Amino acid sequence: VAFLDSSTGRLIVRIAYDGPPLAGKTETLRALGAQVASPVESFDEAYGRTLWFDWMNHAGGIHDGRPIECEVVALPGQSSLQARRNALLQGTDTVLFVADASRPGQQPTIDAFERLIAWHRVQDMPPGVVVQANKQDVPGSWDAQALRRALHLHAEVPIVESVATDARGVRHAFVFAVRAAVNRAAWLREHVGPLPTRDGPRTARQVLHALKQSAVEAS
Ligand SMILES: Nc1nc2c(ncn2[C@@H]2O[C@H](COP(=O)(O)OP(=O)(O)OP(=O)(O)O)[C@@H](O)[C@H]2O)c(=O)[nH]1
Ligand SMILES: [Mg+2]
Repeated sequence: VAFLDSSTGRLIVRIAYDGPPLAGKTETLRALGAQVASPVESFDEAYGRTLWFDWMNHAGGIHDGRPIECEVVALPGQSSLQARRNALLQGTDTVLFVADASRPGQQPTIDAFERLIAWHRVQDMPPGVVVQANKQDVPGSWDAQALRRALHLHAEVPIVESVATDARGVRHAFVFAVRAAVNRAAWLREHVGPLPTRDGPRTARQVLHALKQSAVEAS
């Protein structure tokens, strides 16, 4: 959920990249980080697969006179890591779903989206959703329209075609995600009450620590 930074008054929002395994979530966040000149941290990668998460703190944009501070996280896609994914999804303002539009990625994309929607449905205040149709460079990939049909997306869900390995479409999708997060914050302020405050955005280390702590408690 969106926060206000108690010392600076900045609006803090959280954006999470979700999607099937190997869809290009890490690649997307790294391409975005390079474009906006914010460092990306990755934790415990094994054979190129994310085991914990990738993280970026990024200051960008103004809403209602307040600078916006984004916490951006890329989730691990492997199905065995569901508990970590759910823990990282808590408090998210926008989920940016990275679909693998290439042929071999299509069924995993449908499965991962169903998984996300099942989670989304039971949230009190569900985050916004933006979709990235990744791997457009691979012949035979679904374009945005085909993906929209396959996922039964509502017309209001933004969908952006991308090639993460060329940084194409990545920033465009992120802008939609920030906009959705900010709209949600405005909606919460209007319908729920003043936004909670917090002492600055979270850092990657803090999130990793909390995540490892909750894993210990759960076991
Ligand atoms: N052709 C093509 N390959 C891509 C694209 N995006 C990512 N890849 C490749 O797909 C593979 C997986 O990318 P990652 O970013 O590691 O995938 P991920 O979604 O983070 O995977 P997990 O962390 O295991 O969930 C890598 O070999 C990338 O280079 C793309 O747009 N086009
Ligand atoms: Mg990854």
